[in-house]
Amino acid sequence: MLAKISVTLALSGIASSTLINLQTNSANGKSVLSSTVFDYIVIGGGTAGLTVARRLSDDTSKKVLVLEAGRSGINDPLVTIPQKSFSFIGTDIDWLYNTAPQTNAANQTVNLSSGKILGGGSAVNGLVWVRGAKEEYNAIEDLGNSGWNWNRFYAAMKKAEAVKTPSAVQTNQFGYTVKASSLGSSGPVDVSFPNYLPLQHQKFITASTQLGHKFNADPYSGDNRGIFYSLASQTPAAVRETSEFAYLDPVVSRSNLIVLYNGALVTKLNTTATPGTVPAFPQVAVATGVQVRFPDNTVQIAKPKPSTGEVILSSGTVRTPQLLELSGIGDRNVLSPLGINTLVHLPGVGANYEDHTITILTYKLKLPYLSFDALKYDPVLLAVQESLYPQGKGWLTFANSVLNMAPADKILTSAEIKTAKQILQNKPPTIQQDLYTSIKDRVFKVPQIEYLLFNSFSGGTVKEANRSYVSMAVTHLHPLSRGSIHINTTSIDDHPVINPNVLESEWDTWFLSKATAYGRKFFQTPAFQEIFEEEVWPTTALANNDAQWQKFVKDNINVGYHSVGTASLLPLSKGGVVDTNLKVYG
Ligand SMILES: Cc1cc2nc3c(=O)[nH]c(=O)nc-3n(C[C@H](O)[C@H](O)[C@H](O)COP(=O)(O)OP(=O)(O)OC[C@H]3O[C@@H](n4cnc5c(N)ncnc54)[C@H](O)[C@@H]3O)c2cc1C
Ligand SMILES: *[C@@H]1O[C@H](CO)[C@@H](O)[C@H](O)[C@H]1NC(C)=O
Ligand SMILES: *[C@@H]1O[C@H](CO)[C@@H](O)[C@H](O)[C@H]1NC(C)=O
Ligand SMILES: *[C@@H]1O[C@H](CO)[C@@H](O)[C@H](O)[C@H]1NC(C)=O
Ligand SMILES: *[C@@H]1O[C@H](CO)[C@@H](O)[C@H](O)[C@H]1NC(C)=O
Ligand SMILES: CC(=O)N[C@H]1CO[C@H](CO)[C@@H](O)[C@@H]1O
Repeated sequence: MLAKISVTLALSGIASSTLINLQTNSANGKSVLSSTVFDYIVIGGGTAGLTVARRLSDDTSKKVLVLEAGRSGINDPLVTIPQKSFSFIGTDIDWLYNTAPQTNAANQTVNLSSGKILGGGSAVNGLVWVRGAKEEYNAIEDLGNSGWNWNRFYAAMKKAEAVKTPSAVQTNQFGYTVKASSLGSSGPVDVSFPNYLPLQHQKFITASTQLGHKFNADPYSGDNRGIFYSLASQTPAAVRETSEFAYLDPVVSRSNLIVLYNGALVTKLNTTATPGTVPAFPQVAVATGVQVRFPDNTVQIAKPKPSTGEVILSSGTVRTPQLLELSGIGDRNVLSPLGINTLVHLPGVGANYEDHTITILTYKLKLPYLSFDALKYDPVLLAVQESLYPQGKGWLTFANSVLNMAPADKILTSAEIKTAKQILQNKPPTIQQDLYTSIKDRVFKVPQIEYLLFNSFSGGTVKEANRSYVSMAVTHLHPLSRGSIHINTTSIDDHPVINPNVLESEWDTWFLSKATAYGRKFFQTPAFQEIFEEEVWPTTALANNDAQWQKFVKDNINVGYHSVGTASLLPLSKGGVVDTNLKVYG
């Protein structure tokens, strides 16, 4: 908290040399850019950008610049209050992306909101703090990325964390358990359990074990299978941790770290072409400047140190390929029609795009059980919870803390497993061969579906007044379909065409349909029967057959806001964009 208070002072007082708000202090920003050359220029002060900037600026001899389009999240309840996660959609801190029409999902366009703010996704996301399975990280190395394996990821994840183990009172009340030694204890990011766990989430643990899912007491050391209590990226006082709060605030007085935010929109990289040394790249591009558009629409140039300075692109999955392409680095077939001179022909830019696919079921709670819906129809309850929150207590402290990571063979019958293995033999057209093999071979080795509860109504034709609902999100963790994110104009102000190409693969549709149908089984357990009255979405009018479920999935697909792949860490021959030093090829 101390750090947060001092930052607030710095922001409201005379311009600090480190944090420069361009809406209020544009002149200071301009003078810094014209007078300084930087060792590192970080484009995008999001989850990754601020983390990297903090680490690089640990070396006080290096000058580090961060350029962020969005504002600060300090003292903004939309950011700080866990219960308000997802409320940023449609606000000033949302980039407001939508996907292109999804041809394999009833031509729908799907919202793909994304954080435009210091902290990026970490300031707006669901606060769920989890790891994948050891096997999945090692698969990254097996694809040809030497050194990028579980051991290295695990050490880095622990370095980030300061786990707060649950108090005896919390454990007694909610059942929370965590194996502290599987997490870091002295990193910058507080991860903890909230002081409130809805009854339905507690019952979700029982419902899962009643269905034969394993309770996992140690999901953080490489085996994430089963139902477990998941930590949240929040402080014990129930303030969301963002990369702004965790990484930037504590070092805000460093004079070698300069952050231009609230209107530092990077529009393009300036590059110089020099002859290349390998046949794939007759010429290579070196970033010599970064064009930054200020709120007054002037473009200023941020300059890396000649020959040694580095430019780091961390503007997220949507805008990283956009900036590369606008700067002439990408697929010639995308750039030429737009009149952009291709400096480096790199077809992986914007390709290999993947997002998780999600379906949602909604159930009505029996009376007198309540969900967050009640905060909207019961003003007294809302007032009580708002008064508890400053003490770090009550409903507003909660975003999510129970997950079920289900293996495929838990969801499918033995007959279906046979069918699954046949369907998996068909490689979808858009996925690269080695990625396909890597995923296919692990379908029965690592969890494939994440089941989690949203503590509110999501879908359905009838929403009764003064009644509370709970939704179950069914997430396919390893879809095979691949899409792309490419520019279709030369303007930074136009969103690129975002096409996750969901459900292209037969496997993705078939398996998500099975997993969605399986979701109903949780609600048929004694634990859930006790508290839930009825299914309101899709409603039991939707019969339990493949055709109906597949239509439901296609008509109602969501994406996970977990976009990845458009600047892949992979060998060049497999469609990579960066090498194992995270340097862009060419
Ligand atoms: C709604 C939502 C829910 C999610 N839930 C979870 C969850 O519960 N758990 C989990 O682990 N993950 C979750 N995620 C995913 C996670 O937050 C992201 O994977 C992560 O934040 C990505 O980090 P990043 O640094 O690559 O990009 P970002 O964090 O998006 O950072 C990119 C930054 O660059 C800035 N930027 C972009 N273009 C420019 C430009 N041209 N000039 C200047 N600045 C620019 C952006 O404003 C942003 O701050 C969720 C994401 C969303 C959106
Ligand atoms: C989707 O759009 C395409 C092209 O506009 C059209 O041919 C197709 O029939 C549409 N599909 C559905 C399911 O509406
Ligand atoms: C950057 O490139 C633009 C043209 O794209 C040019 O006008 C400008 O002078 C360049 N600036 C530097 C510092 O290279
Ligand atoms: C819902 O509850 C509010 C507040 O208790 C009450 O004023 C309202 O009449 C109720 N509405 C219905 C449809 O029961
Ligand atoms: C770019 O693609 C979007 C769809 O994502 C479309 O609405 C827009 O018209 C396209 N722009 C151009 C110039 O083709
Ligand atoms: C939930 C939500 O914000 N939906 C929006 C998705 O995007 C479309 C088109 O921009 C909007 O109309 C929806 O309201």
